[in-house]
Amino acid sequence: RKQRGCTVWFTGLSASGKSTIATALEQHLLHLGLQTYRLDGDNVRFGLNKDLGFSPQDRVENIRRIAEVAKLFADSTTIALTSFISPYKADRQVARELHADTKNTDSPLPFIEVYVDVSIEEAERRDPKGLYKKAKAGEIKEFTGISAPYEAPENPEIHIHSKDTPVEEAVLIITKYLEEHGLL
Ligand code: GGZ
Repeated sequence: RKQRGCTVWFTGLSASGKSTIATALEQHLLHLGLQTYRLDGDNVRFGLNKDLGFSPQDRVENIRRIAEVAKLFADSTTIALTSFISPYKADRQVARELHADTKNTDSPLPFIEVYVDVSIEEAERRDPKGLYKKAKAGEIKEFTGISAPYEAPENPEIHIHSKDTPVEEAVLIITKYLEEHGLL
């Protein structure tokens, strides 16, 4: 198989299912013999970005660094998967433009925005880590969807309603998109 690098950029609320889908997609791509790398809170917020919190300025910088790193992976012909809330439209646009910018790469790198859409009610109902409950009790400040904004994408390449889309189906939707765009 030939592969070009690209970045699949997941965005959505906490508990939307981003990481679950990204992890399943990673497994699927690995089984196809493709090179892929997943960036998420567990390997980025505890390392490269351990100096950053959740203030608006810190989230901007979090996303900027992640976009730069994803771009380097994509430039190495890896399929980079990023799974961060990335709540601000402007920051996702910055990530997109960075991939299009050829100042430090040979050619533009494809950027595929995947909106993992879930209602705030459903996210609160899931609440796998009890964070929404804490946020509502005021124990976590500036929590996305409760006391900090989430700006939904208007024109994502892929829009997944996670409540009625099984994980395996989401994986197939994204894989099909990548195939149809010559990225696998
Ligand atoms: C949102 C927070 C917050 C606040 C801690 N707001 O469900 P999780 O736990 O595992 O995913 C959330 C994660 C969000 O980090 P990101 O790097 O994706 O955010 S952003 O893109 O906005 O920079 C949640 C946890 O960190 N978490 N505090 N205040 N999520």
